[in-house]
Amino acid sequence: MRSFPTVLSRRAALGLGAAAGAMTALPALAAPSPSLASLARDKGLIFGSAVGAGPVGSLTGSFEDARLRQILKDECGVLVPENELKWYVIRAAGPQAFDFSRADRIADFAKANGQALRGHTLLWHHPQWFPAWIKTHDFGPQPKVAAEAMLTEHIQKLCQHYPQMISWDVVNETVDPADGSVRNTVFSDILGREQTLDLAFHTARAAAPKARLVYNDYMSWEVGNEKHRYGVLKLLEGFRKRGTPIDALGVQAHIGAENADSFTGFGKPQEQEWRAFLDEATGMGYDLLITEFDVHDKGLILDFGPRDAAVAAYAKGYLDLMLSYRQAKEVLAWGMVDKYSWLQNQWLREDKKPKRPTLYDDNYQAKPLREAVAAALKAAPVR
Ligand code: 9MR
Repeated sequence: MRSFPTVLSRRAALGLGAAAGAMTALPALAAPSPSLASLARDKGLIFGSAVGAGPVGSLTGSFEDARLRQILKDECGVLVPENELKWYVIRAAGPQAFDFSRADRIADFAKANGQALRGHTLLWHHPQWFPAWIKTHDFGPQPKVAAEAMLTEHIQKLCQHYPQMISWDVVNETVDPADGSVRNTVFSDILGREQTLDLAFHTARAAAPKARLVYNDYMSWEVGNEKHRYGVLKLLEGFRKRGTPIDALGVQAHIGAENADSFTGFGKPQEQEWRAFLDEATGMGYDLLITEFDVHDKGLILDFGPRDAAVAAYAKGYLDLMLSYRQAKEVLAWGMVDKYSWLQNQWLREDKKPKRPTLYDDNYQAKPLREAVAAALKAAPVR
């Protein structure tokens, strides 16, 4: 009996909690030092990652993994729930129900570790990403009033539930990359497209006055993104003309291979056009956030050495360019460990082998991509 408290205190001295998961011995973890969070902080930036809350249905299972949680703790100054704030998760059960339980797990973890939180997303303005019930929802005799009330309530509830958010992706991916037009949804069918988007930002500003408000999209620097970039600039210009309250453009930064089945290698970066795009956005007064960084290595050779080196070099060029803009304020990875990346589930490699798009490999070891991010943060001007 006497030895029991000794065991506990040793465990406590090692910083291990009493939770069942912590009883399992984990191999020594070697997150490099200084952390990415501190390298970013030195430059007036914040670094962090998205993470999924746990294995339910199609939702990413990464948060159950104690080693991943350790990496998040060691490296990140801010966390983003990967899917847990989306309409189809929060409002899965129907028009009246809000389920914050999954996102709360991540919020609680961030709070316990002194990390900030950022919100993704209040309005993924794309018909595919709403809960099924909304398609047949009866908006009644005054559909405008009802649709406005539903959208407003949604944004207010989420902002009030998470007053700690440092930034919110208020609207996500509403520009169609095929022609640069704005997508239609249940809401825009009733309220109008501009009206819907403006309503979202005005409501968010009132409900989250301290948060950075963001339009987030995946237009990228590779060839083939021209119409997408054009459409986003048109949208941003319209927001400014109408006085819609937006602080930043979220550049998702899913860089690398074109997201298509036939592709090999990396896409061809259009550096000059990309700078022109960023100049236009910052010229309108928008800050820039790198919101979903990863490198799609689908078409590269299997060997880890040259593959990881190519990924790191490609990323370093991109991040150096992005961080040369003092308007760039946040850097978010879309996942920290390869096996949990969304890219494992689509656009498979021809050899069906796993991809290596994130900063840490499946043994929780830092990869050259992690060093590229660290080097880019070190090289970035202070802002
Ligand atoms: O990584 C996310 C994946 O787990 C989800 O299944 C998917 C659909 O909700 O969304 C992924 O994240 C996307 C993000 O929300 C918006 N930009 C593109 C991201 C990758 O598809």
